[in-house]
Amino acid sequence: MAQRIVVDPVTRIEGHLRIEAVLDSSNTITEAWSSGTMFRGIEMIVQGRDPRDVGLFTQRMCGVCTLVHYLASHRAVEDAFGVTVPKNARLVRNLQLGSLFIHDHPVHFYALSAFDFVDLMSALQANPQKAVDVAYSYSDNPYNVSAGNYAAVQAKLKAFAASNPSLGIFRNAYWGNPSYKLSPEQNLVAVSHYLDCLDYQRTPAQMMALLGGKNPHPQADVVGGITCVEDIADPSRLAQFGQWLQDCIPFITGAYLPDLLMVGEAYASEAVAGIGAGLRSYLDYGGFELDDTPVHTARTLFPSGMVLDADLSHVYPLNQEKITEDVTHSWYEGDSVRQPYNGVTQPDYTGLQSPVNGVAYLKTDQKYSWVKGPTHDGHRVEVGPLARLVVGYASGDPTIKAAVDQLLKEANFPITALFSTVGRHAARAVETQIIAGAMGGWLTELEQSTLGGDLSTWTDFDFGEVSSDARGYGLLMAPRGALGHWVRVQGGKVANYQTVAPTTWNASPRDGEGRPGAYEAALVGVQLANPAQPLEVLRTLHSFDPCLACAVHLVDARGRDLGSYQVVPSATGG
Ligand code: NFE
Ligand code: MG
Repeated sequence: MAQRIVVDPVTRIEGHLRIEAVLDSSNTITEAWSSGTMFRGIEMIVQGRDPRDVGLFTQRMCGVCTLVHYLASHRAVEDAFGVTVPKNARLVRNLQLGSLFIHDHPVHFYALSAFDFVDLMSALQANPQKAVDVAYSYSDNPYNVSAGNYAAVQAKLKAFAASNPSLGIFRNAYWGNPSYKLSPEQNLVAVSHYLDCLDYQRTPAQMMALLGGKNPHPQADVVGGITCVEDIADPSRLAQFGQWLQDCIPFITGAYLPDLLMVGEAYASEAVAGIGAGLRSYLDYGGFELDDTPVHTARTLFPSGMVLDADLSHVYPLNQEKITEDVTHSWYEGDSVRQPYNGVTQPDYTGLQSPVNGVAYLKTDQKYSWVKGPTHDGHRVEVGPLARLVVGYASGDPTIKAAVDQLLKEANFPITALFSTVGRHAARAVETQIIAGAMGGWLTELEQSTLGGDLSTWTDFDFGEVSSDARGYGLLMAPRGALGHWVRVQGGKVANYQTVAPTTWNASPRDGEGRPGAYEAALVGVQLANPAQPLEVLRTLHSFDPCLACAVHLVDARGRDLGSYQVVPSATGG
């Protein structure tokens, strides 16, 4: 008999997400709905403000993708004003953004999703010496590998479990669930790296602070360029940045990538079966500018484009004019489909169904989420690291192709295995490695530029002249995917502002044609070992790295009460 489960709140994500799913008699999901349950925001706050200030507001959409709303906003305003940033600013922004990626991706894997694959408690049963052999089977140079370290990790875990019978932050997990597939030794290696990552993540955060002024919300970027001239003029500061970058590499190559190979091997049958694939259509805006041409015209490290229905033989060009947002199933007025320049954000909360056996379900045939429903050229697409690798691979980009082919060879996967939950994680690790590799080159370019006497950081512009009537967009490669900001400026003030974040694409509800968003599609076909422990739901959702704070970025500036809503933290079968 079919049953409907509710997972709310989804944990180990940023923001507030609810999933409802229908299970068939084999506990396989036949239909799913994704709802952003939090109402907040920025788009309305920035109306009427000086467009040069807007980045400082928009970066508060999120504390996870710390930099990207700041940069996307500046880029939109730079596009509107026709301002091209100088070379040093381009390089510094690439390095800031690179620091974010090498922080965000490993932290996402270890802190937010590894325990979907790794059974913490099983690590207690491992033989530390055997775990050393396991680590060497996935890497020639494993990170922090020794029987002594692994035994110490076990001792720490044992002491923690003994002094916290409820397991503290690890309570209410699904330890022992039959869908965990790693051996005790594999679990121990991964748990050891989980702890290592707590230390690792400090270094890229310092890198961001060095060139951004602070972290998580940097302040060294302005419309037209950057302000950290003292830092880039000081060779010892740049050398420090380079040292920290070097310090990050062993963890990326000796822990993150090999652990993904290990997980990929254990969960290979799911990857090959395409579990979690979902839409199989992918979009990215491209990113990391490689030359100093006007906004959106530079060559980029990652190419832009769209791939439809997993057909790698064709890449469709990106056209921001063909991006729309649909609010048919979102808690906003109307059912219109609008390009973001003309986007509107008028809340219209219509609530949940009347409770049945104590559970109030979403009105899935009506409005059921605070997230809007974007499309590109009429297509529903997934965005994120997997989309980037797919678009890059299909574009024939040599760096991306080489990295993906290497991964497929090591994992012994057909390329189709990438279209899966596991593939999404693998893509994120590969992307981290590509970006870390490119950062050294940008740092060298920056050093050569400043040592050569070029200390330009900002392009001047006549605000009074350019801001009377202008509009621009800023597309950016954010860790979770394609990020866009659109701004209209009139009389020196923001007349309209719209953001479509990566998670807006992925977490979106059905569109006006009833087509699912990326999470909704990806969950179909996922089988649960135990419906009371929706571990496999989390596994697929987390592979997207949800950030609902980014996806729902608006506020009712008039302070109206829009309805009350109680979240009951449990997985409910009914
Ligand atoms: Ni709040 Fe974000 C990223 C952006 S996701 S994390 O990456 O933009 O929607
Ligand atoms: Mg928006």
